[in-house]
Amino acid sequence: MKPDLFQAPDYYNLDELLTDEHKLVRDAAREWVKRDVSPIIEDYAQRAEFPNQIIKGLADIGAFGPYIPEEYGGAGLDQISYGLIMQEIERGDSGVRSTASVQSSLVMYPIWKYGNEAQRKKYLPKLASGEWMGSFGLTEPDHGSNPGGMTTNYKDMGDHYLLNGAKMWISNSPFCQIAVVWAKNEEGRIHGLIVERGMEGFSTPETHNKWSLRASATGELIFDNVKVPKENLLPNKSGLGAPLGCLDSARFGIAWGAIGAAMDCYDTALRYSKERIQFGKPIGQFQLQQKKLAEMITEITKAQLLAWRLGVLRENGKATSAQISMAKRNNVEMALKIAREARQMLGGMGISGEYSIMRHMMNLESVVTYEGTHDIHLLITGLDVTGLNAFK
Ligand code: TGC
Ligand code: FAD
Repeated sequence: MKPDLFQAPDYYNLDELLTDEHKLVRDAAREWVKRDVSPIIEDYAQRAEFPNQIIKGLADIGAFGPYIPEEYGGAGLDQISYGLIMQEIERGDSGVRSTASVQSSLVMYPIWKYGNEAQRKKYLPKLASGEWMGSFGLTEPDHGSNPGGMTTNYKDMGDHYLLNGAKMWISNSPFCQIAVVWAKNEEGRIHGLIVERGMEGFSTPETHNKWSLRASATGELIFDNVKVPKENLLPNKSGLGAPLGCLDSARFGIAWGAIGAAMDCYDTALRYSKERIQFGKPIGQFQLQQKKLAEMITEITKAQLLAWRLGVLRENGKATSAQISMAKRNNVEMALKIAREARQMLGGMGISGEYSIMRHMMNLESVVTYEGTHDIHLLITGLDVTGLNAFK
């Protein structure tokens, strides 16, 4: 793969909206990605293998629980710092950002928000340091966009719960030490349970043959009469709103992360357009290529503004779920379109692993689907503006 010459576009001087701490956090993540991710990631993606050795680096840059308080091992940062870290990681690879998103927003967040003090103390420091990795089980074979229909369930056996069911498409599942699993009790109410590797009847087979997020490990979570200790139930929130609250945090991170992938594609195409000579001129001198680049930087700038404003709202507890949906949907679609255009600008080289663009493009096909598909987020916006519910 080519050396990482990334230079971040900032067309509207958005750095002026960031604090010194934001820039420090972002620059540390950027340097780490250049040093420890870019040189190896293409090879791992080609081999469809998660690079375990980056776990410590992710913990060191604060990617595991950026906004979780320091008393629980988190970095105690604000929401914009969280977003910037996700942006930088996804600039390297969406699959690596997935690993961090799941650990932070889908595993640490529910334990922090819905768990008790004993659960916070037991799990959060180990998750923040990367000593333990977590996964999040919501999606099932027959219930993806409609998680409220889940059939995974548990029964109260007196001194423990008995868990049965299966989750699929679960990031980090093949190597997780714990899984936050959403299941219905005997009254049909959804609760979160912490399931630990080693519990009898719990298995995590890996999903193979993915053409997307190849450097991220994806698998199933299977529960065959798993005895879960009662102290592993998250006591402080139940109902579908509990997992959906975690998704708000993860979708917020993705709205920022997608900008990173788009920036990398744009920056690569811009550099290539000045170096590649056809018909005696750099291809960047042709109007059709300039149109692509001009539209890319315009869309990236709009997405940056959307993410920044959402960050301010979220930091002040004012961001609605529908606002988060809009940013996730817009920014991922923006990144996917830019990846496709950038790939064309590199001609044949665009399909080569010498450059990051094709990998970003394939990764973004998952990002546009997980955490709520493009169309589901459109319907969430539609519901918000009309008050009419397309899901019922
Ligand atoms: P609905 O009746 O609308 O809502 C049920 C309850 O939930 C509340 N709620 C929310 N709460 C917090 N945050 C949100 N975003 C919320 N959205 C809704 C709602 O107020 C209600 O509360 P209550 O108290 O009245 O019960 O639910 P519905 O069954 O009609 O479904 C709505 C729909 C379709 C929008 C929702 O289910 C949905 O978002 N579907 C998409 C599923 C999804 O995003 N799955 C993601 C799985 S995790 C994943 O993909 C990880 S990828 C990780 C990676 O690698 O990065
Ligand atoms: P479906 O829900 O079957 O949707 C199929 C199509 O129908 C989509 O285009 C959808 O938009 C459309 N559709 C569905 N309902 C409607 C409707 N009402 N109106 C209009 N169109 C509709 N899940 C987890 O729980 N944890 C994870 O860690 C996780 N990681 C993932 C990693 C990867 C690589 C992938 C690909 C997925 C992951 N997922 C995870 C699952 C992901 O969230 C789901 O794939 C996603 O929510 C969509 O569900 P589905 O695949 O079952 O599609």
